[in-house]
Amino acid sequence: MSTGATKVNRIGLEPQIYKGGKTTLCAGCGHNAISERIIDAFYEMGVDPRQVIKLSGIGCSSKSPAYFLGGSHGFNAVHGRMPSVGTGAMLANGKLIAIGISGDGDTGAIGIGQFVHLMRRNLPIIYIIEDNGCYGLTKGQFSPTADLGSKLKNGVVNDLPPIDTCALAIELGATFVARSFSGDKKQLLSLLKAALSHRGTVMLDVLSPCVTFNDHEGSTKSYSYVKDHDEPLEEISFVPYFENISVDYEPGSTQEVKMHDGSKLFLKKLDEAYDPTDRITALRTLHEVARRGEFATGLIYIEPDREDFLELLNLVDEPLASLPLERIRPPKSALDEIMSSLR
Ligand SMILES: Cc1ncc(C[n+]2csc(CCOP(=O)(O)OP(=O)(O)O)c2C)c(N)n1
Ligand code: SF4
Ligand SMILES: [Mg+2]
Repeated sequence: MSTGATKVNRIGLEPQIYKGGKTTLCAGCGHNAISERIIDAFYEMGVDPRQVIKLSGIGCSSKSPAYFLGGSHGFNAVHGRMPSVGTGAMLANGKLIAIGISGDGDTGAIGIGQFVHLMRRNLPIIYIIEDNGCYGLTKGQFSPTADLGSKLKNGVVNDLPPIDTCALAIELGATFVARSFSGDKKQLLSLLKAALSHRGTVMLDVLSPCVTFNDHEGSTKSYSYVKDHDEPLEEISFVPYFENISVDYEPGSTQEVKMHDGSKLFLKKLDEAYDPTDRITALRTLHEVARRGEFATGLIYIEPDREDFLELLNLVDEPLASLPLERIRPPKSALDEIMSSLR
């Protein structure tokens, strides 16, 4: 019997508040499934949408922030330039929770320079690449993550090697690097929840098939190819700091990773030797799995305790954006002092 009570999360908000506008992407597009998981993760973690800023570049993927968290702040930036806009936003108000949605073209082609420096800085942001191996919005040309030998619908073969955004991110110093598949609800949800607990940059590459331009035989980013070649590294259980749950596990086969906010990740390893806190193991595994034509998914690398970019800059606690002018503008006497020191 229904009690008539409305379902709410731990901060008293209804699921509806976490939704966005109706999607205009193609039916079955992987990007829509990712938006749904983002809605679930933010609801279940009890994040206040008014505290969130959604950022993106240009592409079908970059349109998707319109389809989740309708009440959040948002900025749809220029193609490939979301990292610098996000950096500015977080410097102005470090109390925000930033989520950036990019595409494999937006990140790997025009935005690669910005991506490289974002990964080095450990800015607090969840950076998601909705990776379909093509430029969906401009009708399916190969992107820099397209695999060598992958075929377009018209038979054209990609003869350039791919950029592995996860390997690149690890190499550059990123502190949370993961790969998932839009069709794997459970894994993606756990990773998104863990992402909300991470201190610094989360780089989450989600294989997200473009059902209109890149879902045919011969494509290595089609739904069926990815499903058949997905090689999860571990089974992930995430226990947030606000839930008092104990997890039983056999020592040796499950690794516990403590996040900065006290949340815990329990990683039941499918490959005994895999340790996501070891950068060299992570890089070697990515290469080995890719050489077999498979995709390693799950938490690939984590460094939970590194200082983030805002801490490194030693900013005041209050958001710069809300400080009065007299606190952000040096007084005339300070300027006079600088000028006289230069004489
Ligand atoms: C400066 C600039 N150059 C090129 C374009 C054309 N353009 C729009 S979206 C896009 C690529 C989108 O691919 P991706 O980031 O992978 O997103 P998807 O549509 O596949 O989700 C390109 C090249 C543009 N909008 N602006
Ligand atoms: S063109 Fe491809 S990437 Fe764009 S919305 Fe359609 S299925 Fe998604
Ligand atoms: Mg793309």
